[in-house]
Amino acid sequence: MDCIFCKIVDGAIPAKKVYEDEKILAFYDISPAAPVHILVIPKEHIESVVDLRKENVEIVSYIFEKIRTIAKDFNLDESGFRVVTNCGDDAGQTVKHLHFHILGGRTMQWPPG
Ligand code: IU
Repeated sequence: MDCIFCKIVDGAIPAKKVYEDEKILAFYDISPAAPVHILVIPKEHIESVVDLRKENVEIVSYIFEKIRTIAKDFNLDESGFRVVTNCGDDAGQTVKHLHFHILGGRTMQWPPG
């Protein structure tokens, strides 16, 4: 499958890893939009939120558990941070492998553009 994030999972493309276990991978976004910009992905290829099924509930809650600990590790838990998943073209999803952006280290604007 021609998926860049699957290639990062496989090690075919390098990434600066923040956390990894058998189920998920977290790595620095190559083009950071905030002082802290980390992507958290399931190793299993799931295209987007639209493709989530009941059997994926566990991995999504697991990802959020890790987002909490990563945010704490980067001292974002007190100041605040944003978690974003873009879904589909109108949202600007450029990589069709489910991923959650952790953005922090600056004040965020709302609504996003
Ligand atoms: P998006 O939500 O699909 O737009 O986010 C994809 C992100 O993946 C985006 O912020 C890119 O900078 C990032 N990224 C990356 O970190 N490494 C890559 O090799 C590629 C994209 I391609």
